[in-house]
Amino acid sequence: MNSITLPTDSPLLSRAFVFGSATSSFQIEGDIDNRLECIWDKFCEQPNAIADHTNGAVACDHINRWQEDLAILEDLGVDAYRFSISWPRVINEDGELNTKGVQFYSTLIDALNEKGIKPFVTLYHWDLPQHLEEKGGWLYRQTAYAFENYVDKITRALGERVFSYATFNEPFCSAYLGYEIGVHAPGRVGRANGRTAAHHILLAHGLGMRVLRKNVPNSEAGIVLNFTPCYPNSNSDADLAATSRADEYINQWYMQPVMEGAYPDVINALPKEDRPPVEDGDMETICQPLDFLGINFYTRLHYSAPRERDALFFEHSHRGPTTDIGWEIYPKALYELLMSLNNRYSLPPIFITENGAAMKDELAQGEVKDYDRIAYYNSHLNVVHEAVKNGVEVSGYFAWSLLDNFEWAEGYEKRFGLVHVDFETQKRTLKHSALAYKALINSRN
Ligand code: IFM
Repeated sequence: MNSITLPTDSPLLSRAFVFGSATSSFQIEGDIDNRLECIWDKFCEQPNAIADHTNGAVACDHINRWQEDLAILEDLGVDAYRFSISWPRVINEDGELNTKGVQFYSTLIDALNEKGIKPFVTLYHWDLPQHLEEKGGWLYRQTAYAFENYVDKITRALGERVFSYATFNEPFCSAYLGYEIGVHAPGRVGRANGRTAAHHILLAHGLGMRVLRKNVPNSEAGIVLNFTPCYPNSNSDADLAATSRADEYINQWYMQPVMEGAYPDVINALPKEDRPPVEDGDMETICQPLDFLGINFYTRLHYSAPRERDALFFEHSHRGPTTDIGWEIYPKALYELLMSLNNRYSLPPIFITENGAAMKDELAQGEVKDYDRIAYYNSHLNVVHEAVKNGVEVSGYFAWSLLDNFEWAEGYEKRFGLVHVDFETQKRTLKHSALAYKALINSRN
C-alpha cells in the first residue's frame, strides 16, 4: 500500500482536525553536556540494559539540527508538532531555570508559531533529573513537588506561546516499566515500588495541572496516557476475570484516578503493603478537569488466569501479525478502546498523541519504501474515522515518530520514524510513509 486513504466525507479531513507528528527530548536531542544528567543517561550505562548498548549522547543531534527538522515538519504540512521538554535541560539542581536550555525551546516554539505549526509540549517524557532519582525519584513524594516547581518555572518562561501542555507522557511506562519490572530507567523492581511511583506521578500530574491553570489559562492542558487493550485468551470465567484485572492494573490504574479520582477495584486484590501511599486530598488533586486527553495506542495483549501465586493475571506473548518490535498489529483494538472509553467516562476531546509502527526499513537508492508502515497508518486512521463517526470526539492525530530515534531499551535498532535517520551521518530521508502522510494532509480542502 502506498497511500493513506480516508472516506472523502471523513471528519478527519476537515481543517479543524489536527494532524501532527511527535518526538521526545531524550530520544532525539543529544547534546548531553549542556544539561544535567537524567535517569536514562545512567540506565544506559548498565550492561545489557539497552539492546544495542547505545545511549542518548548524540541521538538525532536535534539540538543542533532543529532547523532542518522544522523544515521537514513544514514540508509535511503538519498542523502541530508534539515534543517534550527535557526537565534536566531547563532546571538546574537548585530548582532555578537554566536560561540556555530554556532559550532552545523558546526559539523552537517561536519558530513553530511563525510557520503556523502549533506547539504541543509534553512536560515529562521520562527523563527525570538523576539528582532527583538519587533522593528516591518517583518513590519519593517530594519529587511531585519538584515537578510542580519545574512546571511553574517553565510555564512562566514559555507562557501561552505553547498551544497545548501535557503534564506526563505514559505514566504507566515510567512507573511500571521503570519502577516495577525494571526494564526502563531507573531499573527498579517490585510491585510496591511500581504502585508508589505511579501514585506520585499522578499526584505530580494534579499539582502540575493546577499550575497550568494559573500560569497559562489560555493554553490547553491535559495528560497523555497509553492504552494496551486487554483481550481474554478464552471465554472461560477465569480468563475473563483475569483480563478485567489486567485492564484495571495496566490501563485504568491511570485513567480512573485522573477522570474519577479513584483507583480501580483491583487495588483491593493487592496486599496492603503493595498499595499506593495515598494521603488525604491526593485523589482530589489528581482528578482535575482536562481540556484534552492524549491517547497513545500501538497494540493489544491477551490474558488468562494467573499461573503463579500472588499474580493477578497471565500475559500472553503477542499474536501475529506483528511489527518489527514484536507488537501485534490489530487496529480494531483502537476502535474498541475509543468506543469503550467514550461509553464509560465523561471524556474531554481526545487527541491520538501517538500511533505508529517500527518496521524493518531498507534504505536503497535514497528511498525507504515502507509500505507496511503506510498500511499501519491507513488502517489505524480509518478506525479513528469510524470512532468519530460513532460519536467519539477525536480532535487530532500525531504520527509516532517524526524521526527514527533512540527507542529506549531497544536502542537505535527499532525504527518508528516517518523520516529515516542515518545515525552515522545524521542524514534525514523522508520515507514513503512521510510522503503518504504529507499527501493525506495536503488532500484536505
Ligand atoms: O518511543 C516510544 C515513546 O517514547 C513513547 N510511546 C511509545 C513509543 C514507541 O515505543
